[in-house]
Amino acid sequence: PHDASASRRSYDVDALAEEIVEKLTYSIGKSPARARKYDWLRAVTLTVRDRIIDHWLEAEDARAASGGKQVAYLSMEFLIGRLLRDAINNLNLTTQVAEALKRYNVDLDMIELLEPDAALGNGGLGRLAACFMESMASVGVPGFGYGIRYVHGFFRQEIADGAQVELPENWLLHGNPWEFERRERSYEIGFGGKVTSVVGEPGKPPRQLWRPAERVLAVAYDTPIVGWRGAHVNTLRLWSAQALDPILLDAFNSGDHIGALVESNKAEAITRVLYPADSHQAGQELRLRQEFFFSSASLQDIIRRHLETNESLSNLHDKVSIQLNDTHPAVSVAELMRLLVDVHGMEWDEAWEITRQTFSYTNHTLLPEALEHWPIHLFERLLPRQMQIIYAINAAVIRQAMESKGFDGGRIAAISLIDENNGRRVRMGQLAFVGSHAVNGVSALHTDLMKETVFHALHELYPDRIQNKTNGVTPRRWLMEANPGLTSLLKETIGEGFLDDISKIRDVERFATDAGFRDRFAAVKRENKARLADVISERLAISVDPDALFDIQVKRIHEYKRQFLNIIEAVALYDQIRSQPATNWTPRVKVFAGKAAPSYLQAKEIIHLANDVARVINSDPAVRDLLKVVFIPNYNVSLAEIIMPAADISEQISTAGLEASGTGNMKFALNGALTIGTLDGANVEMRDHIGEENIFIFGLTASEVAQRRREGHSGRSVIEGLPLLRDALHAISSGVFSPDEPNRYNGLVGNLYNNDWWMIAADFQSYWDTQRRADALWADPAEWNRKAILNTARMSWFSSDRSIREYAADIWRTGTDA
Ligand code: DL6
Repeated sequence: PHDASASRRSYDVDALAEEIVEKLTYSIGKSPARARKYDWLRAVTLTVRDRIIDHWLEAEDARAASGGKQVAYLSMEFLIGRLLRDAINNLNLTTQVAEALKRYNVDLDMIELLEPDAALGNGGLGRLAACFMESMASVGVPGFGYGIRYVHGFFRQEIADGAQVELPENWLLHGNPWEFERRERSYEIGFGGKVTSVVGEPGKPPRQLWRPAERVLAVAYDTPIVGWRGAHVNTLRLWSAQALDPILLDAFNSGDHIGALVESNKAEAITRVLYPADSHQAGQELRLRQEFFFSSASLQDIIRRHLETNESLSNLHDKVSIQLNDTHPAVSVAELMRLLVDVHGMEWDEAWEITRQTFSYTNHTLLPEALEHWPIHLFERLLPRQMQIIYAINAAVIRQAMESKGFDGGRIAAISLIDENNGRRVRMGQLAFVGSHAVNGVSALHTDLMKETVFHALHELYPDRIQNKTNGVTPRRWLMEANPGLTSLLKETIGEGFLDDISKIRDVERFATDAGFRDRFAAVKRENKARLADVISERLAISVDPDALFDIQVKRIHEYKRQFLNIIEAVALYDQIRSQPATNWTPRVKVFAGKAAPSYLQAKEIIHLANDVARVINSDPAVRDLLKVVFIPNYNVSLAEIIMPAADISEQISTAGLEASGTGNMKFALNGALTIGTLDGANVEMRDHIGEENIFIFGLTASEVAQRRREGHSGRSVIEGLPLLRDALHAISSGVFSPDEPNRYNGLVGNLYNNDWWMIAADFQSYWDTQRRADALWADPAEWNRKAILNTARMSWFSSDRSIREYAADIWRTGTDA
C-alpha cells in the first residue's frame, strides 16, 4: 500500500511557494516572469491537488483494507461550481496559500475567480448532489459520485433587450486540472440490436443474449472531493463517451472524410451537452442514451470493483449501496438485473433480491410534467433486453399486488411500470420505486404528498418503503467560504467549535439581544450587500444603495416558483409609491436571477417582464430610489456565493405543495436573511426550527391549494375585488412596461384571470400584507437584526452533514466516522 507519511506534502508557506513555482516551471513550462493569470491558477491548483492526493490514496487503501460498505451516488447532474476555494478551505490552507502567492505579487482571490464554474447541473437536484459529495467526504461516508462529463454544462445566459439568450458554456476550455483520465476504467455500452435465447444447461431456463447493434466506450474521469479538514477524500467519477473506432479508415481511404468520423461524432454526442430543463422531461432519444450510458458504465464499474475483492456478486448489497438521484438513472434497475442474470449467470430471484437491497431512490419533484416516462417503441428499439426485464419485473409486481393485497383495476394501473393510457410508456418512477428498498422525499411535506399522490398505490403495496430525508446544504461552501465576514465574527464570539460541529452555531443565539453584537452582525451584512452592489454596478451599470432592504429571489425561473407574483408586487408597490409620495416607504432593492429552460416560453416571458419592469422603475425619478428592480444575468454557483450572504429578505414563495424542498431557502437563512415564504417544501421545517415569529409565512397551504383547484378556482373574481392587483395587472397587460410591444404580456396576465393555476391572484393580498409587515419590521433595526441572528443560530439542522448521516444510518447502512 501507499506510504502516506513518506509522500506527505508540507503545508508551510515556504514549501508551498516553492512548489507553486515548481509546478509553473515543470508542469506548465513557464517562468514566474512569463506566467499569465491562468498559469498561476493552474500551478496553484496542481499544488493544492497534490495535498488532496495524499489523502485520496490513503482513503483508497483504507477502504480496500476494511472491505466496508460504500455508497455509489448516481446522478445525471453535479452542479459543483468552482473547486479551488473549497479545496483550500477544507484543507485549512487559505492563509498559507494566499501568503505563498503574495511573494510573487499574485492575489489568491483574483486567481480563484478565474476558475470556471463547473455547471454540470440545472439547479436544485444537481447542487444537492454536489453538497452531498462534500458532506460524504466530511462526515466519512466512503463513496463514489457517478455522473456524466458533459463537454458543455448549463448554458450561459445573457439578456438582450430584456430577453434571455442562451450561449454555449465551455468549462473545459483551459483544460481541467482537477480530473484524472482513467483509460483503464473504460467499458463498452451497447444500444439497439437483438436479443436471442440460448439454450442453457439441462433444467435451467434459456439464457438471453443481447447483441447490441451499436457500441460506444465509456471512459472514466476522476475528480477527488475533499472533506472538511481533509479527513476523507471521495471520488467523483464522470463518464465520457468515445467511439470504439475513432476513425473509420476504410471510409477515409475511399475519400469519405466526413463519413469516416460519423461514428465518433455520434458516440461523443452522448456526453456533449447537459439537457437544460429541470422541470420538463426532455423526451428525446439522446437523453435516454445519456441515461443508459452513465447507468451502465457505473454499474459495470461497481461490479468490476466488487469482484476485485469479493468472490461473487451474492454479497453485492452488503458492500455497496446505490442511490438513484431522481429517476434519471432508474434504468439501472433493469441493467443491474441484466448484468447479474445474463452476464454473471445469477438466478432471477436472487438477482432481484440483491438489486432491491442495493438500490434506493430519491424523488425530487411531484410536477407531472417532470415525471419521466419513455415510449415503449423507443425503449424497445434502444434497449431491447432491458425492456424484456421491465416486463418481467412488472408481471411479478402485479402478481404480488393481486395476491397479497387484492389489487385490481385502477390500482393495478397505478402501480404498473407501463402506462397504458398515453400511448404505452415505461414509467421510470415506478421502476425506481419497485427496484429499491427505500424511497425518499426531500422534505417532510413533500414526502407526505408523495404518499398521497404519485406513489399512493405503491405506498399501499409497500407501506414501509417511503421515508423522508430533508435536504441540507454544506456549511463549508455556503457559510465559511461564501461569508468569511460572518464566519470570523462567529469564531470570535462563540469560538471555533461550530466549524467542526455546525450544531454549535446555536451558541450565538444568546448574543441576539446583545446590542454590540447585533451591530457587528449588521455591519457584516452591510459589507456583503456592498459587495453585491458592486457586482450589480459592474455588470448592469445600475447603482443600488446597500442601506436599502435587499429583497432577493434567485432560482430557476418557473411558474410554480412564482417570480411573477414577486414582479406584480413590485409593480403594485411602484404604483403606490407614485400615488402616495408622502408615505414613509421602506427603500427596497428587488433582485432576481435565474435561468429559464430554453423551450419554456412562459418562464422566458417572466424574465422579459422582470427586465422590462426594472427598466421602467429604475428610470422613473418619481420613485426617488425607494424601489429598484434588478435582474442579474447568468445565475450560477459562484454568483450565488455572492448573493446568499447579501440578502435581507429571501423569497421562497412557491405555490404550496409544488416545491419539493428548496435549498436556496436554507443558504439564505443560514446567512441571516429573513424568509418570506409559503408553507411549502422545507420552509415548513425551517419555520419549526427558526420559530414562527422569525419567518414571514403567507398564503394558501398545500391542502387549500388542492381544495381550490378541485373547486375550479379562477382568478377573475379575486382580481376584480382587489384594485391594487387589478391595476398592477392592467399596467402590465396594457404595455406600460413594454411600449414597443404593448400586448407582450397579455398571455401571462390572461392566465391569471382565466384559471390562476399557480394561485398568484389567490395569494396576492396575503403576500402584499406580509411584505408590508416586513417593511414595518425593517423600521426597527434592532429587532430585525435580532431575528436575523436567530435565523443563523437555528439553521444548523439544515446542514447536508445531517442529511448524509440520516441517509447513512437509515438507507445505506454504512458507518460515518464523524
Ligand atoms: O432536492 C433538491 C431539489 C429541491 O430542493 C427542489 O425543491 C426541487 O425542485 C429540485 N428538483 C429538481 C428537478 N427535479 N426533477 N426531476 O431540480 O430538487
